[in-house]
Amino acid sequence: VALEGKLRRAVMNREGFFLHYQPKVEAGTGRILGAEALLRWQDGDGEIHSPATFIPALEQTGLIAELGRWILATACAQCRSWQEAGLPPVRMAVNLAAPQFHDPAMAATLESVLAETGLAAGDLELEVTERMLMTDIPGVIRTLGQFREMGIKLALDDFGTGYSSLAYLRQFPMDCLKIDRAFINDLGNGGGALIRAILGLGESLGVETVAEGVEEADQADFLEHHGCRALQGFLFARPLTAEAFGELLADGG
Ligand code: G
Ligand code: G
Ligand code: MN
Ligand code: NA
Repeated sequence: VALEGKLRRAVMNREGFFLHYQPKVEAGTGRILGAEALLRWQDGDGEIHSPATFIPALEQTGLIAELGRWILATACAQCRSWQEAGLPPVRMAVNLAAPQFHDPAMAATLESVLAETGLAAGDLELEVTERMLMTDIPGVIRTLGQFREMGIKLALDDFGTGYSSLAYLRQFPMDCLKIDRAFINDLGNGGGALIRAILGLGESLGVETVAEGVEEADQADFLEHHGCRALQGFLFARPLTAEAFGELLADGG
């Protein structure tokens, strides 16, 4: 309850929220392909909270719509400003919360954020989880199609951890599967077969694959060898401030 009160005030005043950016790199070359925007909140006492702890509260109180727009606008503006600085182009990925995804006004929000910031739709990627897609499937397919028609890229986050039905997967218009880090973690314990299966699935669906939570060189080698296109994880970089990310881009990755 104490957290909720602090949060409400923070959202209303847009206080203490900031974004970190974690690189997604091309397997093999290490070239930076994209950034994932990751929300942080520092409360009045200076404590920094993970979104895992406060996003649920924002969802329950309806505050997520307002903060969600700020997240989108901030991430898109940041991506545009790296472009304007002449840095190598990267795609900006933003995580959507379930109520944002299901918000009928979301398409309009996306249109206005892109128009405001001047970012091309193709430079924005939305990360959604399987769980969000499992209610009202026809509506979900329409929504995904609508975003995609705008030119926005779509990624299925935490892939393999939800109850994704393979039958539906084929109907969801997706550009990218993000293999959950639990699978990467398990690589040392014989988890390689599952990863190969997911990479094969991506290939037959004609979608890109990104591995999350890559922490060791052996994992990166395995993933590259089996055709994973992009890698994300502490091996390459932690989530960085916008400034640090820009410096990394300027150094060529
Ligand atoms: O950033 P990491 O440190 O701890 O993120 C924890 C969880 O919070 C992850 O599941 C991540 O997808 C989610 N998350 C991070 N940033 C955002 C955001 O801007 N919006 C939403 N909805 N979830 C986010
Ligand atoms: O659910 P989502 O994939 O959006 O969550 C991203 C979360 O993963 C962020 O909290 C980020 O800090 C975390 N993360 C990124 N790279 C690594 C990694 O290599 N290892 C671990 N354990 N977590 C990571
Ligand atoms: Mn994500
Ligand atoms: Na994930």
